Amino acid sequence: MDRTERQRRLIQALLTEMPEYRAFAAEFSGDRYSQRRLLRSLMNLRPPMPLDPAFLAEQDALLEAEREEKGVVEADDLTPTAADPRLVLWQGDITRLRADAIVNAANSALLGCFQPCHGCIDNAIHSAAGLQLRDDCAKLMAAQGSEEPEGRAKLTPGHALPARYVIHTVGPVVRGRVPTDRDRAALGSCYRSCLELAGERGLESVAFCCISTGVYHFPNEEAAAIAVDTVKAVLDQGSTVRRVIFNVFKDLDAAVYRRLLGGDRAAESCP
Ligand code: AR6
Repeated sequence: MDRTERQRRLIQALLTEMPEYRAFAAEFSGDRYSQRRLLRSLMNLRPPMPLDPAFLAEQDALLEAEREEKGVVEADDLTPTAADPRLVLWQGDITRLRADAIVNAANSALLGCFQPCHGCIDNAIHSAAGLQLRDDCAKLMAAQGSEEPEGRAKLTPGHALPARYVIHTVGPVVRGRVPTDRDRAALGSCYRSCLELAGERGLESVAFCCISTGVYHFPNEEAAAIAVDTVKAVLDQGSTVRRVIFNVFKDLDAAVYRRLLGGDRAAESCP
C-alpha cells in the first residue's frame, strides 16, 4: 500500500476513536508532510486504551519503513573513546540507534509526552516506537499504583524502534539556577538505576540521552560530569553491560562530553 494511503487510514482510525479531535485535524493541510504531523499529533494525544491489531499492523509497517529511511545506526559499530573502550560518544537522534536499550527521559506519569509533536525525547521515542509503548507503560504504572519517583528505571520493549528495549527514567526538575544536592543525587541515581536494570536483564549495550538537561533544566556541564562519573563507577563494579553510548543531541552537549571523555576520537557524529 502507498504510504499516503496508509497515513490516511491510520488518521481515520484515530479520529473514529477520538472524534473530539476532528476540528483540530481540519486545521492541517492535505499534503503528505502535514498529514504525517497530524498522525503523530493524534498518536501523541491518544490516551492508553485497547489497541486494534489491524491498526497496529499498519502503524508498524509505516514506522518500520520510516526507520529504514532515517537509517539505523548500529551501536556496536561506533568507535569507542580512546581513553575507555567501554564508552562511546555519538551525536544524533536516539530513535536511530540499534542498542540493547536506549534510555528515555520520562516524566513521573511515565506515559510519554501528550503534547502534539513536542520536541522532547519522550515524544520522539514514543512516536517512533508506536502506540504499544504507551500501553506497556500504562500497564507498568497501573501495577505500581503511584507516580514514578525520580532516579529509578523501568524497562519496556522497543517495538518499532531499532533498539530492543527502552529504559524509562525520571530525572530531577531543577527549579532554581543551581541544582540542589538532592537533584545531583537523583540524576546520578537515574544513570545507576538504568545500568543496574540493564545488568539484571543481561543487556550488553545501553545508550543514554542527556537526562534532565532539556525541559527539566539541569545545567549541561554538571549533568554530563555526573553521567560520566556514575556510569564509570557502575561499570567498574562489574556488569553485563560492556558498551555505554552517551547520545548527545545538541552541539553544546557534544562539546561538553568530548571534553570530559577526552580527545577528538570521542566524537562520532551522524550526517
Ligand atoms: N535523540 C536524542 N536526544 C534527544 C532527542 C532525540 N531525538 N530529542 C531531544 N533530545 P528533554 P528532560 C535531548 O527535554 O530535560 C519531556 O516532555 C535533548 O536535547 O527531552 O529530562 C518528558 O515527558 C536533551 O539533551 O528531557 C518530561 O516531561 C535531552 O534529550 C520532560 O521532558 C533531554 O531533554 C523531561 O525533561
